[in-house]
This record gives sequence, structure tokens and C-alpha cells, in this order.
Amino acid sequence: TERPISRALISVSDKTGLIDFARALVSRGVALVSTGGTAKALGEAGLDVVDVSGLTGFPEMMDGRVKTLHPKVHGGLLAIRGDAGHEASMAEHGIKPIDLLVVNLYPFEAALARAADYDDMVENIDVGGPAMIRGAAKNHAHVAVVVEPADYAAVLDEMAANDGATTLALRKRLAAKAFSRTAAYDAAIGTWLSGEAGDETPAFRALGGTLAQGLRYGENPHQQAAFYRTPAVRPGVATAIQLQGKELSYNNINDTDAAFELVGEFDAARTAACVIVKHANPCGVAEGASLSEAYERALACDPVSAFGGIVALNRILDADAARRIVEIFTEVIVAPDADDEARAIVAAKKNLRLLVTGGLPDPRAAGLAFKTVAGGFLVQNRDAGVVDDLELKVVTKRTPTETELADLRFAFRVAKHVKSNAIVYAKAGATVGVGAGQMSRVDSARIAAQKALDAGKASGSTEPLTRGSVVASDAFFPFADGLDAAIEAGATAVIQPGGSMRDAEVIARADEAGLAMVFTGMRHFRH
Ligand code: 93A
Repeated sequence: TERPISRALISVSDKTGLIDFARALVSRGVALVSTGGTAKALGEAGLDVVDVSGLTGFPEMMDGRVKTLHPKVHGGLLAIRGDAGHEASMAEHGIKPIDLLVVNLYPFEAALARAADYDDMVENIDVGGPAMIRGAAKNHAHVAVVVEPADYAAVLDEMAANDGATTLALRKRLAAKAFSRTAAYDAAIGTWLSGEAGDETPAFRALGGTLAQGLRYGENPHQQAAFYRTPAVRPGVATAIQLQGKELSYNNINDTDAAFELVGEFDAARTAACVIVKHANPCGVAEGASLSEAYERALACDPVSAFGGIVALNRILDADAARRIVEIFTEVIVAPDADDEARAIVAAKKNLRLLVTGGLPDPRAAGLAFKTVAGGFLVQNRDAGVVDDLELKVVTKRTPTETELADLRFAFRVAKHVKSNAIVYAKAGATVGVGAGQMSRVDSARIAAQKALDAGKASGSTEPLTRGSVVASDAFFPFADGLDAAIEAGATAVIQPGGSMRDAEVIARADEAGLAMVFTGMRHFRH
């Protein structure tokens, strides 16, 4: 059973809700220890409080720079309760356990916001606070740590329900929050100071990354950039080994990521697959009996755009595929590995970058995706939706044939990785037309069909490649006109999330034209 909280150390810059919280603790028999300003506020409210200098036997000194940095404090936070050695140390040195730590830090971020001068900023760097927070959070098996007033209520609620104790579940949650808080705090300090130091490399350590590579420039030559790696280990561009070729650029890394994440959607045990990416959008994706065939078919979708593209493969690069790929100008090849013969073939192209990842990413893996906005950033789970896991609902009179169904799944798998509005035409496990990034869905549908027409002409075919294809849309068709464009292009089946106000109209149009249509119930916006 959990022990009730008997002693709390409170040291807070933000004194919101402090008095009510402290009073509630005292009414439960909790003894309070506090630093200067906090102790003064508590004393003025008539609460019994021991000053931290009474505990340590040292005065707060150096303008408060040293007040809680003492073994009597840190020993009390870090000691493992019930551990014979730790208990003996406590007894020997007169260290008493601290069961609850309540700290919020010197307001460094507020100082940043009011553009305080350099010395003021430095004085607002809290040292003792984060040290205590990290100690208490590490020892969450025994100690509860609270880093913001918003959590006072949760602690009191649990104490009320558990005879003055907290649960391990709450302490764990609070500890996780505590580490996130000190990480964000230090990131703010690091970002500020690297700006002051005139650091050329933007301090994106904020996201918990380590510098993987300084980049010559960003998306454009006038932008500085760097590549950071986060601790999560997943086969991908951040963990890839570059076997040869020029240094990767910002755009290379971004495009390689897009290509490899998509090719990871194709189970290597089932089929060979190839993705060609330009400007973060696939311009050709295909399955094949071999990598070489998959590449050939991917290239046929849009050979013009494929020039200078990124080629991603889902199996070990072999000589056949390597020979074929080096025939045209390619920026990057990325694959789980490359055999010796393939490596030798690629080596003849000195600038061509060859990356090996050691495996494929799991499309269902958890992960976070960030996007910056002015003054902040957005975070969301990565899109881990996979069409194979969805229950497809046939909404038309005609049910898709097995062949159509396989292509519909293929097309939707690809559409997930195409910038919205995304329209993907596919036939026999290969894309034949990709429409990306348009502000209207009908434009994406028309562009995809037009590209298929061009590619068909280039290959000497009189028929547009979309004739007899299927089509995927990353989000529902708001109007029937997007469908009209697909019908005109010669598509026979459609896959889309459904859920439009005009679904009935869209379904009726499909029925009229004899199309089969399935709803996925899941959208794949990508902006
Ligand atoms: O300057 S410090 O880094 N040195 C310390 O030893 C220390 N201990 C607590 N700042 C320290 N604190 C911080 O003082 C706390 O994190 C809290 O923000 C603040 C509370 O001070 P007061 O109780 O005097 O208002």
C-alpha cells in the first residue's frame, strides 16, 4: 500500500493557487518546506512552513542561485524508500524523505517574450528547480512531482481518495510531464542562446533531436538548415547509411523520406515494388515480379517527371534493377540494402547517392508528425491508416472484380502519400496517372488523366493509359464533377472515403456509367 504524503517541498515562481493548495496539504497533516519567496507567501497566509535554509543549514546565497542545491534536499527526493542502504544513508546524514515536490520554474519563457536583456535572461535560467524536478521524477516510484498549478487538484483528489497517498499511475503521469517540462525549458534556453551566439545552425534541438548533418542550405539557397535525428529507431532516411554519392541536400532528404515511407507500404514478401518521387510526390509507383520490372513500370507512368527523381525500392537492390535505374539521371536510390554487384554498378555514377536502411518502415507504426506555424507548431500522430485494415463498403450496383479490387487497394495506398487533393489512377499494380496538390479535386482528376494521356502518347499508345484503370481519391468527392473526369478518362472503378453531402449524387453517377465504387470510411489528407 502507498504511504501518505507527510512532507512536501514547495518552491514556485508562479504562485497561482498556491495558498489554497498548501492549506489543503496542511489540513491533511503534511509538513511544508519552502524557499524564500514561497515560504514568505505561505507564512503571510498563516501557514506553518520550514524555510529550506533551516533544512540544509545553509543560507540561500548568491542572489538565490544556490538555495536548494543540497544533499538534504536531493537525498530526500532521490532516496529509495525501503532500501536498506539508502535508509542507512538517510539516518547517518539526517536526511528526511520528501514525498511531494511542487516546483514551477523561473519564468525564462516569459522573460523571452518580453525581450528581457541578456543578464536578465541569464538570471532567469533556473538550475535548482530542474534539478529537483528531475530527481523527484526519477524517483516517481515514491515521490510525486507537480510542475504546474493545473495539477494541484489531481493530487488533492487522489489524497482524498487514498488516505493521503497518491497512486503510482498518477506519479508516473506527473513524472512524464515533469521531464517534458524540463526538456522544453532547456530547449527554450538553448534556442535563445544559440541565437545570441550567432550559431549558424538553427537550434531545432527543441524537438529532442541530435544533429545528424549540417546542410549547405534549406529548401532554397538563402535558407539555413540542418538535419536532426530523433531517438525513435525506425528504418528510414534518418537512420540510413549513405554508401556513395554527393552530400544529401534538404530537398533530397525530404523527398527520400516521402519515397521510402510509401515503398514501405508494400510487403516485400508479397511483391517487389518501386516508388519514384519528385517534389515529395510520387510520379510513378509500381509492383512487379522483380525490382527491375517494378522500376520499369513505375517509370512508364511519368518518365518526364522521373528525371532527377528519387527511387525507393522495397527489396535488396540487385544488378538488374541497378543497371536499369542508372540509365537516366536519378538523385537518390534508397533500399533496405544493395548486393555487391548492384553496388558496383551504382559506383560508376559518382554523384548518385545510394542509401541503405537495413529494413522497411512499418506503415502501422506509431509516431509523431510536426508542422511549424508562426509562433508555434502543430503535432499529430503520423497517418498509420492502412487500406488492408479497412472494411471496404461497395456502394454501387456493381461490385468491383477481384482485379479491380486489388488495383483499388493499390491506388488508395499510393493516394495516402500524395499531397492533397490527390487523385491516383492505377492499372495492374502500377500508377498510370497521379494528380497532386491541387486546390480543387476536379483539377487533380483532370491533371492525372492528362498526364496519363501524355505518357501514353510518349510510349506510342493511341489509348490513354487510364482506359480500363481504377481511380482513388484521398478524400470524398464533394461534387459529381470529379467523378465525371474519371469516367471520361476511362476508369471502371473508384475508391474513396465517402461521407460527402452529395454521396447519393456521386453514387448515382457511378451507377449510370456502370462503375463500381467502394467507400473506405478513412481519409488520407496530406498537406
Ligand atoms: O537559482 S536557482 O536555480 N537555485 C536554486 O537552488 C533553486 N531552488 C529553487 N533557483 C532555484 N529554485 C527556484 O526558485 C524554483 O524553481 C522556483 O522557480 C523559485 C522559487 O523561489 P522563491 O520561493 O524564492 O520564490
